[in-house]
Amino acid sequence: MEKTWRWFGRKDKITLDMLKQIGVEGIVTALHDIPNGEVWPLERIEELKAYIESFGLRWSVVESLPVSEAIKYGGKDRERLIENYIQSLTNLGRAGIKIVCYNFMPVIDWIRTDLDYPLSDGTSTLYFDKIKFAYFDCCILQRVEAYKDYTPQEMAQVSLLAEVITDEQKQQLIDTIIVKTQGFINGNIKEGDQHPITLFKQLLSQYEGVNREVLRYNLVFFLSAIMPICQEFQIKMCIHPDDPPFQVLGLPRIVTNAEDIAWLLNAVGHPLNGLTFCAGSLSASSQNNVPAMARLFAGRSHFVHLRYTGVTSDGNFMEVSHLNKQLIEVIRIFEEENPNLPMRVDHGRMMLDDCDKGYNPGYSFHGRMLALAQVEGMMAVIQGEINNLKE
Ligand code: DNO
Repeated sequence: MEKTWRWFGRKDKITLDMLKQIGVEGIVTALHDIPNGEVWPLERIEELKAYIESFGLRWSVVESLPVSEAIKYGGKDRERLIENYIQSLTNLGRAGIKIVCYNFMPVIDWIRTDLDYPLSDGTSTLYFDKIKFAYFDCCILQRVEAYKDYTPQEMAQVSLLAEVITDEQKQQLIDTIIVKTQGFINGNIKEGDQHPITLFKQLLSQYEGVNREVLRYNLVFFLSAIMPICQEFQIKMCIHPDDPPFQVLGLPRIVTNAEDIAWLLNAVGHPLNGLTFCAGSLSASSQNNVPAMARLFAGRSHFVHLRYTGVTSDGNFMEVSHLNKQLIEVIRIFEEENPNLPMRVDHGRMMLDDCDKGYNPGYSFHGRMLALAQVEGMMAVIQGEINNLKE
C-alpha cells in the first residue's frame, strides 16, 4: 500500500519537509479553509497540488470533501449543495485528484470524551468513556428521553458523576466532544464559537423525523447524483464508517457493520462507490470481526485507515498500539487483495515532545511517526512473504 499522511495544509506545524524525511509518499488533505457547501475552485486545488509536488510528494487523497448537513437530512437546499459538490468534484477531477473520502454522519463526526488519556509508559491516547458521554447527553444537552438509550446501571453511574463533576470538567467535556474534535476537520462547531451547546442542539433538531431509512435514502440520493461526474473523471468515492459505529444522541447511523456496508455497496453498485476501510472505527464495536470485514470489502475499498481500538465490557474504548494481531491481519488482507491502495496511519499517541505543540487531537507527529514505522515494517514482512509464495 502507498504510505500516506494526513496533513492539514500550510498551517500544519508538521511540514512537508518533515514528512519527506520519514518516508511518506502521498498526502491526504483538503482545502480546510473553504466553508462546507462552497465550491472548491480549480485554481486553489491546482495551487495546493503544485505545492505538495514541489516536495517530491503527491496529493493522493482528499479527506474530506464534506457533505453538508442539508444533503444528509434532505433539506430544501439539498439540490444546490449537491450541484456545488459536483462542481468541486469536477475541479478535483480536472486537477487529476481521484480519491475522495467523505462521511455521512449526522451533526457530529468522530466522538471521544478524553483526548489525553494517560498510559503507564508516559504517553497518552484518545478514549471514549460511555458514562461521561451519557452524562453529556442526559445532563448537559438534556436531550428528551436520552436516558432510554442507557441501562439503569449506567444511569446510576451518571448520577454519581453528576455529584462530583466540577464546572471546569464539564466545560472540558463539552469542548472535547463538540469543539476540539470537530473544528479542525471542518465540523459544525469551531473553536471560538459562542454558545456551542445551543448551536449543537439546533443542529440536532434538524434531524427530527430522520430515521435510518430516511438517512439511507438521502445517501443513495446523493451518491446517485454524483456518480455521473465520478464516472467522467474516474473519481473514487470512499465513505468513512461511523465513529463510533453505534447509535449516538438519537441520531441514525448507517455505516457501522458488514450488513450496512454491503447494503450501501449494493444500493449504488458502481465500483467507484466504495469504502474507506477504517479499521479503527469498525473495531470500536465488539460485534465487528474486522479482518473478516476486510476480506469482504477489500475489493470495494479505495483508501485504508490503519489504527485499532480496545473495547471494554462496559462499552468504553481506547486507541491501542498499531502493532497488534488484528491490524497485522488487516494489512495482510489488503496487501493480498488490493495492494496499491493508499493507506494512512490514524490517531497516533501523544509522546515525547508532541505534547506542547498544539497538534490536532489524534494527529501527533512522533506518535504517528512511530505508528507509520511499525506499519511499514509489517508491510515489508508481509510483502516479502507474498513474493516468496509467488516464486
Ligand atoms: C478523525 C477522522 C474523521 C474522518 C472523517 C472523514 O480523526 O478519522 O474525521 O476524517 O470522518 O470524512
